Amino acid sequence: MKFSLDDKTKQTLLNAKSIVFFTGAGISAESGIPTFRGKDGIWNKLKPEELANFNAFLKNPKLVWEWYQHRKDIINNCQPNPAHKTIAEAQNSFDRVTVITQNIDNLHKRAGSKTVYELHGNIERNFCIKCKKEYGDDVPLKEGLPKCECGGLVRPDVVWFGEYLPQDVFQASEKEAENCDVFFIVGTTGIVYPAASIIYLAKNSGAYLIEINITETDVTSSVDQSFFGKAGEVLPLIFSEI
Ligand code: BV8
Ligand code: ZN
Repeated sequence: MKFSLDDKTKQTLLNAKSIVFFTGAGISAESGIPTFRGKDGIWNKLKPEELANFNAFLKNPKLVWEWYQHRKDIINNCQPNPAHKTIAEAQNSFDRVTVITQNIDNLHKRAGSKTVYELHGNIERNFCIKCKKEYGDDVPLKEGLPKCECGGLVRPDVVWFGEYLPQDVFQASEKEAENCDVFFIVGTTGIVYPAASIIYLAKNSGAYLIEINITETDVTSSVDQSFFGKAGEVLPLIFSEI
Protein backbone atom coordinates (compact mmCIF):
# COMPACT_ATOMS: atom_id res chain seq x y z
CA MET A 1 0.00 0.00 0.00
CA LYS A 2 1.51 3.34 -1.17
CA PHE A 3 1.63 5.64 1.80
CA SER A 4 2.88 9.12 2.57
CA LEU A 5 2.36 11.42 5.49
CA ASP A 6 1.88 15.06 4.49
CA ASP A 7 4.20 17.56 6.16
CA LYS A 8 1.51 19.24 8.26
CA THR A 9 0.39 15.93 9.81
CA LYS A 10 3.99 14.78 10.24
CA GLN A 11 5.08 18.00 11.99
CA THR A 12 1.96 18.06 14.15
CA LEU A 13 2.65 14.53 15.31
CA LEU A 14 6.37 15.16 15.87
CA ASN A 15 5.55 18.18 18.07
CA ALA A 16 2.66 16.50 19.89
CA LYS A 17 2.87 16.09 23.65
CA SER A 18 -0.55 14.51 24.21
CA ILE A 19 -2.35 12.14 21.84
CA VAL A 20 -5.86 10.68 22.24
CA PHE A 21 -7.08 7.64 20.29
CA PHE A 22 -10.90 7.57 20.12
CA THR A 23 -11.85 4.11 18.89
CA GLY A 24 -14.90 2.14 17.82
CA ALA A 25 -15.74 -1.35 16.62
CA GLY A 26 -13.75 -0.90 13.38
CA ILE A 27 -10.41 -1.07 15.21
CA SER A 28 -11.25 -4.61 16.36
CA ALA A 29 -12.60 -5.79 12.98
CA GLU A 30 -9.19 -7.17 11.89
CA SER A 31 -9.03 -9.10 15.17
CA GLY A 32 -12.12 -10.95 14.00
CA ILE A 33 -14.76 -9.15 16.07
CA PRO A 34 -17.82 -8.22 13.93
CA THR A 35 -18.66 -4.49 13.86
CA PHE A 36 -22.14 -3.19 14.56
CA ARG A 37 -23.19 -1.59 11.35
CA GLY A 38 -20.86 -2.95 8.73
CA LYS A 39 -22.03 -5.49 6.11
CA ASP A 40 -21.31 -8.37 8.53
CA GLY A 41 -22.34 -6.21 11.50
CA ILE A 42 -24.01 -7.90 14.44
CA TRP A 43 -26.84 -5.38 14.49
CA ASN A 44 -27.75 -6.40 10.94
CA LYS A 45 -28.84 -9.80 12.19
CA LEU A 46 -30.07 -8.64 15.58
CA LYS A 47 -31.69 -5.30 16.39
CA PRO A 48 -30.15 -3.22 19.19
CA GLU A 49 -33.70 -2.55 20.47
CA GLU A 50 -34.14 -6.29 20.96
CA LEU A 51 -30.88 -6.89 22.74
CA ALA A 52 -28.72 -3.99 23.98
CA ASN A 53 -31.27 -2.40 26.30
CA PHE A 54 -32.41 -2.98 29.86
CA ASN A 55 -36.08 -3.71 29.11
CA ALA A 56 -35.09 -6.34 26.54
CA PHE A 57 -32.93 -7.92 29.24
CA LEU A 58 -35.79 -7.96 31.77
CA LYS A 59 -38.16 -9.34 29.14
CA ASN A 60 -35.79 -12.04 27.94
CA PRO A 61 -32.69 -12.26 30.15
CA LYS A 62 -31.70 -15.66 28.75
CA LEU A 63 -31.60 -14.37 25.11
CA VAL A 64 -29.64 -11.22 25.98
CA TRP A 65 -27.30 -13.13 28.29
CA GLU A 66 -26.60 -15.77 25.63
CA TRP A 67 -25.92 -13.04 23.04
CA TYR A 68 -23.26 -11.57 25.30
CA GLN A 69 -21.80 -15.01 26.05
CA HIS A 70 -21.62 -15.61 22.29
CA ARG A 71 -19.80 -12.31 21.79
CA LYS A 72 -17.52 -13.09 24.71
CA ASP A 73 -16.61 -16.46 23.15
CA ILE A 74 -15.66 -14.63 19.93
CA ILE A 75 -13.61 -12.05 21.87
CA ASN A 76 -11.82 -14.72 23.97
CA ASN A 77 -10.53 -16.27 20.74
CA CYS A 78 -9.31 -12.94 19.35
CA GLN A 79 -6.00 -11.15 19.73
CA PRO A 80 -5.19 -7.43 19.65
CA ASN A 81 -4.22 -6.52 16.06
CA PRO A 82 -1.40 -4.19 14.83
CA ALA A 83 -3.68 -1.17 15.34
CA HIS A 84 -4.10 -1.86 19.06
CA LYS A 85 -0.37 -2.65 19.33
CA THR A 86 0.74 0.55 17.57
CA ILE A 87 -1.37 2.57 19.99
CA ALA A 88 0.19 0.76 22.95
CA GLU A 89 3.71 1.28 21.55
CA ALA A 90 3.05 5.01 21.02
CA GLN A 91 3.13 5.29 24.82
CA ASN A 92 6.95 5.00 24.60
CA SER A 93 7.31 7.99 22.27
CA PHE A 94 4.86 10.60 23.55
CA ASP A 95 4.40 12.28 26.93
CA ARG A 96 0.74 11.32 27.17
CA VAL A 97 -1.20 8.71 25.19
CA THR A 98 -4.83 8.06 26.10
CA VAL A 99 -7.40 5.67 24.65
CA ILE A 100 -11.09 6.55 24.75
CA THR A 101 -12.95 3.53 23.44
CA GLN A 102 -16.60 2.69 22.74
CA ASN A 103 -15.60 -0.96 22.55
CA ILE A 104 -16.27 -3.47 25.31
CA ASP A 105 -13.77 -6.08 24.06
CA ASN A 106 -10.81 -5.24 26.34
CA LEU A 107 -8.35 -5.49 23.40
CA HIS A 108 -6.65 -2.14 24.09
CA LYS A 109 -5.67 -3.21 27.62
CA ARG A 110 -4.60 -6.64 26.35
CA ALA A 111 -2.35 -4.85 23.80
CA GLY A 112 -0.65 -2.96 26.65
CA SER A 113 -2.41 0.43 26.65
CA LYS A 114 -2.33 1.80 30.18
CA THR A 115 -4.77 4.74 30.13
CA VAL A 116 -7.99 3.37 28.65
CA TYR A 117 -11.39 5.00 29.18
CA GLU A 118 -14.19 2.51 28.43
CA LEU A 119 -17.20 4.70 27.66
CA HIS A 120 -19.55 1.75 27.14
CA GLY A 121 -18.20 -0.63 29.78
CA ASN A 122 -16.45 -3.97 29.46
CA ILE A 123 -17.92 -7.37 28.53
CA GLU A 124 -15.60 -9.13 31.02
CA ARG A 125 -17.36 -7.46 33.96
CA ASN A 126 -20.88 -8.31 35.22
CA PHE A 127 -22.99 -7.17 38.18
CA CYS A 128 -26.19 -8.08 40.03
CA ILE A 129 -29.03 -5.67 39.23
CA LYS A 130 -30.38 -6.12 42.80
CA CYS A 131 -27.38 -5.96 45.16
CA LYS A 132 -24.75 -4.71 42.64
CA LYS A 133 -22.40 -7.59 43.55
CA GLU A 134 -19.71 -7.74 40.86
CA TYR A 135 -18.90 -10.90 38.91
CA GLY A 136 -16.33 -11.90 36.29
CA ASP A 137 -16.61 -15.26 34.54
CA ASP A 138 -18.00 -16.83 37.71
CA VAL A 139 -21.67 -15.96 37.21
CA PRO A 140 -23.87 -18.74 38.68
CA LEU A 141 -26.48 -20.05 36.19
CA LYS A 142 -29.89 -21.26 37.46
CA GLU A 143 -31.86 -22.95 34.66
CA GLY A 144 -29.67 -21.07 32.21
CA LEU A 145 -30.35 -17.72 33.91
CA PRO A 146 -27.47 -15.61 35.31
CA LYS A 147 -28.44 -15.44 38.99
CA CYS A 148 -26.70 -13.76 41.94
CA GLU A 149 -26.57 -15.52 45.31
CA CYS A 150 -29.11 -12.90 46.50
CA GLY A 151 -31.53 -14.12 43.81
CA GLY A 152 -31.12 -11.02 41.61
CA LEU A 153 -30.40 -11.22 37.88
CA VAL A 154 -26.78 -10.62 36.81
CA ARG A 155 -26.15 -8.41 33.74
CA PRO A 156 -23.09 -7.47 31.68
CA ASP A 157 -21.35 -4.29 32.86
CA VAL A 158 -21.93 -2.53 29.54
CA VAL A 159 -23.88 0.66 28.73
CA TRP A 160 -27.13 -0.20 26.94
CA PHE A 161 -29.15 2.16 24.74
CA GLY A 162 -31.01 4.68 26.84
CA GLU A 163 -28.55 4.21 29.74
CA TYR A 164 -26.13 6.80 31.09
CA LEU A 165 -22.43 6.45 30.47
CA PRO A 166 -20.24 6.16 33.59
CA GLN A 167 -19.97 9.82 34.58
CA ASP A 168 -16.41 9.65 35.94
CA VAL A 169 -15.16 7.96 32.74
CA PHE A 170 -17.07 10.39 30.52
CA GLN A 171 -15.81 13.46 32.36
CA ALA A 172 -12.22 12.21 32.36
CA SER A 173 -12.54 11.57 28.61
CA GLU A 174 -13.84 15.08 28.02
CA LYS A 175 -10.84 16.49 29.91
CA GLU A 176 -8.41 14.47 27.76
CA ALA A 177 -10.16 15.69 24.60
CA GLU A 178 -9.89 19.31 25.78
CA ASN A 179 -6.17 19.02 26.49
CA CYS A 180 -4.71 16.94 23.65
CA ASP A 181 -2.67 18.05 20.64
CA VAL A 182 -3.74 15.23 18.30
CA PHE A 183 -7.05 13.33 18.40
CA PHE A 184 -7.23 10.14 16.32
CA ILE A 185 -10.69 8.78 15.40
CA VAL A 186 -10.26 5.13 14.53
CA GLY A 187 -12.92 2.73 13.21
CA THR A 188 -16.13 4.41 14.27
CA THR A 189 -19.24 5.65 12.50
CA GLY A 190 -19.36 8.47 15.05
CA ILE A 191 -23.14 8.26 15.33
CA VAL A 192 -23.56 7.02 18.91
CA TYR A 193 -24.07 9.77 21.49
CA PRO A 194 -23.08 11.12 23.92
CA ALA A 195 -19.75 9.33 23.07
CA ALA A 196 -19.42 11.02 19.67
CA SER A 197 -19.72 14.46 21.26
CA ILE A 198 -16.16 13.98 22.55
CA ILE A 199 -14.90 14.18 18.95
CA TYR A 200 -16.34 17.68 18.52
CA LEU A 201 -15.13 18.75 21.94
CA ALA A 202 -11.58 17.87 20.86
CA LYS A 203 -12.04 19.79 17.62
CA ASN A 204 -13.43 22.88 19.38
CA SER A 205 -10.57 22.70 21.87
CA GLY A 206 -8.02 23.05 19.05
CA ALA A 207 -6.84 19.45 18.62
CA TYR A 208 -5.64 18.21 15.22
CA LEU A 209 -8.15 15.54 14.15
CA ILE A 210 -6.99 12.49 12.18
CA GLU A 211 -9.57 9.92 11.07
CA ILE A 212 -8.74 6.34 10.06
CA ASN A 213 -11.62 4.42 8.49
CA ILE A 214 -12.31 2.22 5.48
CA THR A 215 -15.09 4.58 4.38
CA GLU A 216 -16.26 8.17 4.80
CA THR A 217 -18.29 8.76 7.96
CA ASP A 218 -20.37 11.53 9.54
CA VAL A 219 -17.11 12.75 11.07
CA THR A 220 -15.01 12.97 7.88
CA SER A 221 -16.02 16.52 7.00
CA SER A 222 -14.89 17.74 10.44
CA VAL A 223 -11.38 16.23 10.55
CA ASP A 224 -8.02 17.74 9.51
CA GLN A 225 -6.73 14.57 7.85
CA SER A 226 -8.44 11.34 6.73
CA PHE A 227 -6.72 8.06 5.97
CA PHE A 228 -8.96 5.60 4.12
CA GLY A 229 -7.75 2.12 4.87
CA LYS A 230 -7.71 -0.61 7.47
CA ALA A 231 -6.64 0.56 10.92
CA GLY A 232 -4.32 -2.46 11.30
CA GLU A 233 -2.42 -1.34 8.19
CA VAL A 234 -2.64 2.46 8.35
CA LEU A 235 -1.75 3.09 12.01
CA PRO A 236 1.57 1.18 11.82
CA LEU A 237 2.41 3.07 8.59
CA ILE A 238 1.72 6.47 10.17
CA PHE A 239 3.87 5.76 13.23
CA SER A 240 6.67 4.23 11.16
CA GLU A 241 7.04 7.63 9.45
CA ILE A 242 7.54 9.63 12.63
C1 BV8 B 1 -28.06 7.63 26.25
C2 BV8 B 1 -22.35 -1.23 24.39
C3 BV8 B 1 -29.51 8.78 27.73
C4 BV8 B 1 -23.26 -2.41 24.37
C5 BV8 B 1 -23.24 0.46 22.86
C6 BV8 B 1 -33.45 6.83 20.37
C7 BV8 B 1 -33.76 5.99 21.44
C8 BV8 B 1 -32.86 5.76 22.49
C9 BV8 B 1 -31.62 6.40 22.47
C10 BV8 B 1 -31.32 7.22 21.40
C11 BV8 B 1 -32.21 7.45 20.37
N1 BV8 B 1 -31.62 8.28 19.48
C12 BV8 B 1 -30.38 8.60 19.91
C13 BV8 B 1 -30.20 7.98 21.09
C14 BV8 B 1 -29.03 8.02 21.91
C15 BV8 B 1 -28.30 6.71 21.67
C16 BV8 B 1 -27.65 6.79 20.32
O1 BV8 B 1 -26.69 7.52 20.15
N2 BV8 B 1 -28.16 6.00 19.35
C17 BV8 B 1 -27.59 6.06 18.02
C18 BV8 B 1 -27.60 4.64 17.42
C19 BV8 B 1 -28.40 7.03 17.18
N3 BV8 B 1 -27.33 6.66 22.72
C20 BV8 B 1 -27.66 6.05 23.88
O2 BV8 B 1 -28.67 5.44 24.09
C21 BV8 B 1 -26.60 6.20 24.95
N4 BV8 B 1 -27.24 6.58 26.18
O3 BV8 B 1 -28.27 8.38 25.33
O4 BV8 B 1 -28.65 7.71 27.50
C22 BV8 B 1 -28.68 9.99 27.88
C23 BV8 B 1 -29.10 11.15 27.26
C24 BV8 B 1 -28.35 12.29 27.40
C25 BV8 B 1 -27.17 12.28 28.12
C26 BV8 B 1 -26.73 11.09 28.70
C27 BV8 B 1 -27.48 9.93 28.57
C28 BV8 B 1 -25.89 4.87 25.18
C29 BV8 B 1 -25.18 4.46 23.91
C30 BV8 B 1 -24.31 3.26 24.21
C31 BV8 B 1 -24.96 2.03 23.62
N5 BV8 B 1 -24.04 0.90 23.79
N6 BV8 B 1 -22.41 -0.56 23.09
C32 BV8 B 1 -22.75 -3.47 23.46
O5 BV8 B 1 -21.67 -3.31 22.85
O6 BV8 B 1 -23.44 -4.49 23.38
S1 BV8 B 1 -23.20 1.25 21.36
C33 BV8 B 1 -22.34 0.39 20.20
O7 BV8 B 1 -22.22 1.29 19.08
C34 BV8 B 1 -20.89 0.05 20.54
O8 BV8 B 1 -20.42 0.61 21.74
C35 BV8 B 1 -20.14 0.65 19.38
O9 BV8 B 1 -18.85 0.94 19.70
C36 BV8 B 1 -20.94 1.86 19.21
C37 BV8 B 1 -20.66 2.73 18.05
O10 BV8 B 1 -20.56 1.96 16.94
P1 BV8 B 1 -19.09 1.95 16.25
O11 BV8 B 1 -18.08 1.63 17.28
O12 BV8 B 1 -18.92 3.20 15.47
O13 BV8 B 1 -19.19 0.70 15.37
P2 BV8 B 1 -19.92 0.63 13.96
O14 BV8 B 1 -20.09 -0.79 13.61
O15 BV8 B 1 -21.10 1.55 14.00
O16 BV8 B 1 -18.85 1.27 12.97
C38 BV8 B 1 -17.67 0.58 12.67
C39 BV8 B 1 -16.84 1.57 11.88
O17 BV8 B 1 -15.56 1.00 11.64
C40 BV8 B 1 -17.45 1.89 10.53
O18 BV8 B 1 -17.31 3.28 10.29
C41 BV8 B 1 -16.56 1.08 9.54
O19 BV8 B 1 -16.44 1.76 8.29
C42 BV8 B 1 -15.25 1.09 10.26
N7 BV8 B 1 -14.37 -0.04 9.98
C43 BV8 B 1 -14.72 -1.34 9.76
N8 BV8 B 1 -13.60 -2.08 9.59
C44 BV8 B 1 -12.54 -1.24 9.75
C45 BV8 B 1 -13.02 0.06 9.99
N9 BV8 B 1 -12.22 1.12 10.17
C46 BV8 B 1 -10.88 0.90 10.12
N10 BV8 B 1 -10.33 -0.33 9.90
C47 BV8 B 1 -11.13 -1.41 9.71
N11 BV8 B 1 -10.56 -2.60 9.47
ZN1 ZN C 1 -27.25 -9.84 44.17
